[in-house]
Order: sequence, then structure tokens, then C-alpha cells
Amino acid sequence: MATFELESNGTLATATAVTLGSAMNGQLSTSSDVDWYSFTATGSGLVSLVFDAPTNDSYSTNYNVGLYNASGGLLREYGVGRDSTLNLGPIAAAGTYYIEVESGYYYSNGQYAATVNFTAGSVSNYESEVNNTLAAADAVTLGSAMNGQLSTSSDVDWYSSPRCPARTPRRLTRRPKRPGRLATAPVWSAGRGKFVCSTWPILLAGCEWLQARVSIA
Ligand SMILES: [Ca+2]
Ligand SMILES: [Ca+2]
Ligand SMILES: [Ca+2]
Ligand SMILES: [Ca+2]
Repeated sequence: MATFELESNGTLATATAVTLGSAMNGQLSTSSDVDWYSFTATGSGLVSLVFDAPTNDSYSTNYNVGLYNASGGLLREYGVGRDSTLNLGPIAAAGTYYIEVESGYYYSNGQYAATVNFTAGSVSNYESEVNNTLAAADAVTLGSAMNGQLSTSSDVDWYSSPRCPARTPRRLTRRPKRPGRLATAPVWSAGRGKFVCSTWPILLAGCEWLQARVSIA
């Protein structure tokens, strides 16, 4: 039997609970309708979502589909116009998580279906939103790929890697060149700290930090 959203579900608090692996049917009744869904994870793992769209548009966005944590922090988001399987990335801990479906650039009043899948297991080498500030940077292992996504044009992802010990970090004097690309900064060994803006509060006692900031220019 098909399962349908329960309006009003326009907030986290009124989200319709979904069963993992089962399709949930919904519809955006107007272009401002927002549909929230919730699910419970028993531990860390990877989330994916099969979105069955009523539209079939490869180039335009009819829906924005996002994964949020219990605090309403956006973890990942995609704009879709046709049937899609979305990699919504990792969640690090047990708890309640949320899916939001809203209208994209174009509006469709058709019925969609969303199936949330969860594969339990340890996750590493993924960003852990919300990592939008230097203080919340995700630690990376040098030489290992880190997986991240810019969920919106205003998302910023910070990464860091300590390079301890034994030297007092230096203040650096300029922003990275070429914003919008991975800006790896600094080996700021003596006399060479020239890539990171001095306003970034990166002075951590006893450690050098290698930092990367990813954003859309
Ligand atoms: Ca709805
Ligand atoms: Ca709604
Ligand atoms: Ca991100
Ligand atoms: Ca981010």
C-alpha cells in the first residue's frame, strides 16, 4: 500500500516519518509548499535517496532535496528534475535526521516519491557538516582523499590537518589566490607564510595547521 506524506509537514517538528527502504509519496501543493520527512539512524553510515520525479528534465531543477541533522543543519542538497539516486553522504552518529523536499527553479504539482536508504557502517574521509567555519573544520589525513559537496552556493567547507609539534604558528598575510578552487594553504614555515589571510584565527599553540577552504567563487 502506498504511503503518503502527512500535511502540514512544513517544519522539522511536523516532519512525516518515513520507513527506511520504503517509498514515501508526496506532492508540492504550491510552489511554496515544503515537505519535511524524518528517519532514525541507529549509528553511523551512508544515506542515499531514490527520488522518483514526475518531471523528466535533465537540465532544470524542479526539486531541491536535502539531508539535515537534528539541529536543522544542512548536510547535503541536490537539485533534481528527473528520476535520480542521490548520494546524501555520511551521518556520523545515531539519531533523527531529516529530508526536505521543496520546489527548485521550476515548480511541478506532480506526485513524487522518495525512498531513503541507509547503509550502516563506519564512515571516514567525508566532510561532516556543518563545517562552515574554521573552528568547525574537518580533520583530514594527509595523502587521503576527502569527500565533500557544496550543498548550496553559500556552503563553505573547511578542512584542516595538524602538523605537530613544536613550532609556534605564524600569522599569514594574504588570502589564497584563485578563490573557488581548492585553496591549500600554507606551510607556514619560517619566512614563507604567504597564502592565508591574517584575519583567520588559526593560531593554535604548538601546531602548524594545513588548511583548505572550498567554496564557489
Ligand atoms: Ca506536500
Ligand atoms: Ca508540506
Ligand atoms: Ca559541504
Ligand atoms: Ca560546509
